[in-house]
Amino acid sequence: MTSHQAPSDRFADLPPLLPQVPFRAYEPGRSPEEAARDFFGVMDRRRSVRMFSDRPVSRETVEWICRAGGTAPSGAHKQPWRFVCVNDPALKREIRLAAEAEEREFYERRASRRWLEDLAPLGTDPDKPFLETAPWLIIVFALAKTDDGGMVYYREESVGIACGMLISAIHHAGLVTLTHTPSPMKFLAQVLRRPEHERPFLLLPVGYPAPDATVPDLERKPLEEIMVVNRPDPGG
Ligand code: IYR
Repeated sequence: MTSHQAPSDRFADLPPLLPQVPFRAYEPGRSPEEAARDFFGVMDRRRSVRMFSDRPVSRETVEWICRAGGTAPSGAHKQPWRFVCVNDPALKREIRLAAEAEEREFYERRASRRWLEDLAPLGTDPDKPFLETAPWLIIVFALAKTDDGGMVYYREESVGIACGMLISAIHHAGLVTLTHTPSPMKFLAQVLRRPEHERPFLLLPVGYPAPDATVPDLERKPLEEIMVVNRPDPGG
């Protein structure tokens, strides 16, 4: 079978292969070891920050960040994401009030004791002033269908990867964010008047950290705990 034939003759009328273009490899200009170590150095400085400055961030910055998020791989290249960027103070206030109402429900009723135990060291609570202080909120929506009603594949994986890339782009621009998941998040679709096929996925406030911002003194798992090479010996 040659590469331009469909993998199966079950459907004789499948669309043709896309035109192919040469791949232009990214050259970091140093060895992979150096480039990978440097990138770790940059990523290791990222922290989830809850205390924001109201210092403005240009729309152009947010546009580049969204373009970077939009480079994510996705199932069958369906790109099942929408990045709704909010900088209107009245709209941010509406989102804050609705999110805080959900969060109060969560902290006062819905959350299990175990969950509250796990959150207590992080000091989170139902007050979300950052939803108004941060100059921008990026609300990521996952598309249940493409805009023209087509199928989407691996939606959660695709949008999750795009969020990781958005977060990296925000950090790379010298800005901060945190992954905020008010739950349930349905209110975001209503407040932002999104169409039925868009499902709220994640809320990322974007801005500069407050000058006196603090973060919890957390440790990250060492490499030995997160990386496995090959497999354990049998019976070992
Ligand atoms: N959504 C709530 C609770 C919360 C849950 C987890 I898991 C966190 O890592 C942090 C917070 C809130 O935003 O406060």
